[in-house]
Amino acid sequence: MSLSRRLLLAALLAAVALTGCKQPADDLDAFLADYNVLYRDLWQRAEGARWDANVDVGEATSAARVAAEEEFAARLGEAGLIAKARAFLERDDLTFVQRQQLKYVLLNAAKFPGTIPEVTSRLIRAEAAQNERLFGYEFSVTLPDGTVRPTDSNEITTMLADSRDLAERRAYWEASKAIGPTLRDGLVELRDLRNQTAQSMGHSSYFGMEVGEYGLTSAEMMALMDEVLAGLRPLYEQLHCWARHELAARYGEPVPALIPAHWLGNKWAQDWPGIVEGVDLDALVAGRDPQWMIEQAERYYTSMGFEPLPASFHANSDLFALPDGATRTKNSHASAWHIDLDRDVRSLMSVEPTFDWLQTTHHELGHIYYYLAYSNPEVPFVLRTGANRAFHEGVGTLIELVAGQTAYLQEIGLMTAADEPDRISWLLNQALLGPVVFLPFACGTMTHWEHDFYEEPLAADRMNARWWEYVARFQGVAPPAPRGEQWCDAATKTHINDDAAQYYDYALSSVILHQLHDHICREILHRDPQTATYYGNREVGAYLRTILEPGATRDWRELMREATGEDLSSRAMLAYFAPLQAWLEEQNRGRAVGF
Ligand code: X8Z
Ligand code: ZN
Repeated sequence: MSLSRRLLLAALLAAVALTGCKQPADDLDAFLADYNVLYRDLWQRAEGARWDANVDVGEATSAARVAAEEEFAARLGEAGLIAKARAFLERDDLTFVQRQQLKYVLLNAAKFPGTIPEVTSRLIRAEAAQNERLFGYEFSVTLPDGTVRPTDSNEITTMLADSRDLAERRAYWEASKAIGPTLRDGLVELRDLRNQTAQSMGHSSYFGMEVGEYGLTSAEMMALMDEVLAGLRPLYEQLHCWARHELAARYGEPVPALIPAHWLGNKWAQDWPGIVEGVDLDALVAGRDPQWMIEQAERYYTSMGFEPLPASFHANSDLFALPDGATRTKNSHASAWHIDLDRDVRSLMSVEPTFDWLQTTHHELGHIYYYLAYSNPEVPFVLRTGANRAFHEGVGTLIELVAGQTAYLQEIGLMTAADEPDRISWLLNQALLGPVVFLPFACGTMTHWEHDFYEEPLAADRMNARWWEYVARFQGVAPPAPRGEQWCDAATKTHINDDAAQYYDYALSSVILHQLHDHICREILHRDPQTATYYGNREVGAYLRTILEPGATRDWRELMREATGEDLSSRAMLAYFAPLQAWLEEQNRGRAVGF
């Protein structure tokens, strides 16, 4: 062979070797195009089956869910696919959108990796079985006179909100915790299987994997939680002090250091309704048709220029509490669903005419409008999700905040000007229903407990002790009587079972939504954040759409900076509630603040 031919051959071999290890660009495009088609199809089947298993809990729907998820796992958790995605990620010429898609390819695989099929299959079955236990459970209450009668989640919530009888309140609080032991073993099994799958994909734990979606490590997320809590603590201690004095007076009891859990109007003390005298929110919606509440929530969004919901939303959703004697049971916790990653959007709720449900309708439609906004040709199927999960939670909660302003409630005829409470009472109530009370639960109890549960991993015979240790430390709340390890009170919170290791999403969403609200009030509305509403304002709608439409095709930190001019920060949230601090300090003068 001549020298020139030998050189030509060497050059050719080098080119082949190079493309072999670098993977040419068109290979990546083809890989992502194929993946997106496959992902959409498998997602639609799995999500459809999960929907069926949540609106009609039982063996048949559960088996169909397992079958659909096994197919999802076999195809999207496949070893060859994981290896290819990892190889593509090695390249240094990827665009952000390519890199982001590859990241989600691996995140989807990590949920159900086909590299350990035996474990994955057990996990899928364990998830379905826990769902059946959770939503197939029939609650009953043992009343103070010894009568035992059936009850349900909505009734327990109403009793804790309304009853002034401590013995009755305790009976309903205890009824809400009776499900824990039924869920305990299933939860421990799930923890072990979830950790095995996540660790097989290189994550520290299942918690580490879920946190990884934000580009943070577990330790970084915990530091962020502690920073938010530290900023809020002075205000929370004042509010806690004021509330325990109010409640002690109400129930004719001595003032406790920690608030007994059954004194508060929520099963987990995550919000404290009904404490402020003269602010009866449920009275505002009493007797309203639940259908009207959903339509009014939709009107909030359409008034800002969003399209009316697709007709299929109303036809396919499951929005109301089941009648007595119904032949099916359903998931009692509100949720929003994106079945086909396009226009098939649905919500699962049990709406009743309470203020809490009015807020929840606005919250769930926030998810729905986010789904619709990013279902556009610019966003590949695998990135049809929030900029991060906290953004997804933040949209509806932002609308909850502004739909809870007195000016808006008057505009839609739920409140008269004569009924309007004074500004500080309203703000006080917003603090009790919103982030000031919620964050010690979300950043504190929930996130710390789940962190320990997955990362340590927490021993099965320490679960309840650790839960109440955190409830005391972060929330300043105590159980009505000591709760031993025969209980599993963490498992009574839906998300611990079926939305695991993600509760910090809600915490961060509270922080983010205040940053968005602050920006909107300053730059668009030129209004005071404590009173502003967006109803009827198309400019606000257009601003929100610029945040929603990109889905996960944008880096969330960049989007945050562009949308608000700052990084993630509690500044706006603390400023919103600042007028309360001075008022509370005045009320608490001479009292021992802190716990
Ligand atoms: O779970 C929810 C929504 C469904 S995405 C109703 N939330 C958390 C909870 O109920 O614990 C909204 C606020 C916190
Ligand atoms: Zn939500």
